[in-house]
Amino acid sequence: MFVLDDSLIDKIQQLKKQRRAVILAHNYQSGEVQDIADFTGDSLGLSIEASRTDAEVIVFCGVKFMAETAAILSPKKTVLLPDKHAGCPLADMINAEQLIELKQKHAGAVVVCYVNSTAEVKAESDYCCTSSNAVEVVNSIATGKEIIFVPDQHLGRHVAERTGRELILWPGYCITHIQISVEDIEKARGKYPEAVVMAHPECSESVKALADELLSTGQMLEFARNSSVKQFVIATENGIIHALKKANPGVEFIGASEKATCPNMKKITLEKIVWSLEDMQYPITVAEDISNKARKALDRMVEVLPGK
Ligand code: CIZ
Repeated sequence: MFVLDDSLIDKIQQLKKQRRAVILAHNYQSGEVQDIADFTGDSLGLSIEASRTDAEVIVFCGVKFMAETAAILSPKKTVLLPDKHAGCPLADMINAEQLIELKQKHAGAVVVCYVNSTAEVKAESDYCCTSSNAVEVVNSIATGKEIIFVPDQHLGRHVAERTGRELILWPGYCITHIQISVEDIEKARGKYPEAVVMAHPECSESVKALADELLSTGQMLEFARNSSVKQFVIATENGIIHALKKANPGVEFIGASEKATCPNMKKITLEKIVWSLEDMQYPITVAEDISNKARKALDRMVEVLPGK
């Protein structure tokens, strides 16, 4: 059945009330999904919303590890992921067995896992972090302790550089951020010489070396809000450009590469949100023993807020 967007939006609003649901959308979602959400943000912000909401149902417009995180932080709520195939290749680049093996090789090391990881990997970790508080999380660990950082090698190198700590890295990477090339940045610099280039720490080291600012999506929003710069080149998943433009009318935001579009994030559509609320699909649950262990690492992530 073909339905116009306005009626889809009405339907979502109606179903949301009926189900006592809240809609959380990640900054990498499409503009239309961000616009119907009750809260938009990065993993850290959305995790906090998920733990605070008194709604009975959380519709998580993002990828599976994010919905799992919400389910762990809000075990009594129903968490729905509108497309069960919206996964994260980066999160799947390490599993619990591989992490256990790594821990055995580095007995006594503290494990920090990026939020882009499975619940099982979080359960084997001491701390979880997002790109907005990874530096603070690592800085909060006593000096002299060995630190394992999984799964994103590029974020890991960025954190190692900012903290001056030596990290044991896992060779994971984001298939979307890695699409942004040195040529993309050089081309953008040539075309927009006045622009400030903001790049995400998940980008390759050679791309990051050409950027003016290395920031998480939440930090990009904050930086743009507090800046008088009128033109930015954005080197991260292109969904953030919608949020940046909405919050900063009159400022130009140019995506560094059309290829920086996450195929998994974009699996969530308005139609799928309607179906999700109608049929209560797809519930994301985490086994209690895994959930209880992973919550400890996540609680530490939420406690160590940026700048706190
Ligand atoms: O922390 C997040 O949500 C991710 C995956 C990226 C970012 O910078 O927001």
